[in-house]
Amino acid sequence: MTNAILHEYPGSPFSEKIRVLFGYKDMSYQSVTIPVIMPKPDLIPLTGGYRRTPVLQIGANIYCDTRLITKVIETLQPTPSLYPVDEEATVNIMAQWADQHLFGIAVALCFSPAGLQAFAAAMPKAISEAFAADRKAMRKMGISNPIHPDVAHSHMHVYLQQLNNQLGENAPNGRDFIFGTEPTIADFSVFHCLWFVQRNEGVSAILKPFTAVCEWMQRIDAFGHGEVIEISGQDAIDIAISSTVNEPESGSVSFTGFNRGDRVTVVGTDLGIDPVEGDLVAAADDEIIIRRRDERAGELLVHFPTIGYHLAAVK
Ligand SMILES: N[C@@H](CCC(=O)N[C@@H](CS)C(=O)NCC(=O)O)C(=O)O
Repeated sequence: MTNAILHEYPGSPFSEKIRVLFGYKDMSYQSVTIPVIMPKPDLIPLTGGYRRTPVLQIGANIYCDTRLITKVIETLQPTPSLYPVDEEATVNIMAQWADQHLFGIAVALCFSPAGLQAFAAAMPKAISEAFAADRKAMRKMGISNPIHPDVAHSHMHVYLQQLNNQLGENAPNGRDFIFGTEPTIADFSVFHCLWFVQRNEGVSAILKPFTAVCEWMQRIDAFGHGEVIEISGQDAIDIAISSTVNEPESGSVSFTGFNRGDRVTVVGTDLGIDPVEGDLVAAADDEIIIRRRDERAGELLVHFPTIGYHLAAVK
């Protein structure tokens, strides 16, 4: 069993991206099931405010955002690799397109009248209302306007057609995965968006005509979820408090204009919610690290990707 702990919940598409990735890499991990809506009383002490799902914990290191989580998993288990060196820009940029744009299209479809009806029918009314209120509050600071369901439908159709033409044996350049014979990070990012659509009976029919896409989804599904052990939120906090914090000795902050030790906040650029405050340890390449202390969880290093986050001075 590795010492990786995934804070997640079953219906979360971004968690599914990480679960199938653990399956692909044949890895083991511990899992904490966190609440789907706020409050998240055993997660916030670890992150310092970041509420999104999933979060990866390794001892007293807390990794926010799947863009960074996937890179940490790649470091823990380098083979098979998700980031082919000769396609670094293309796989990363396609993954980012999927996590932001395609996911927005998938959400708009799943919360279109047909999607919402199927979603609400699967749970008691009070729960679906609490969910809707939580997500509305979360998005109130968002920078982008909601996508109209008709736009989501037409855009999804075009993207599925293009993927279908590129994937499978019958395609002119027939291939098993988006970039060839092996999956890359781009496959996992596109997959979780379509998985979200597939699970919603109100809208899943949009996938059916695209058989090469459906077969590609089955190939990824077949990776499974790796070997998982369930632990509680309190267990995860106990692990954090009993772990030593190992700050990188030469954390670079070169391109930021900040100095190591500066008091800073880190906040997501898409929703602009829940800034996390701490002392800057490093900000280099695609990773920001801050150090913070929590009464329950002790000394922690909280890590974010650079892309998608705003590092700012505390006034
Ligand atoms: N950029 C983030 C997005 C994560 C995200 O939006 N996750 C959804 C669930 S799949 C979420 O946080 N929903 C609100 C919540 O779980 O509280 C990532 O890649 O991890």
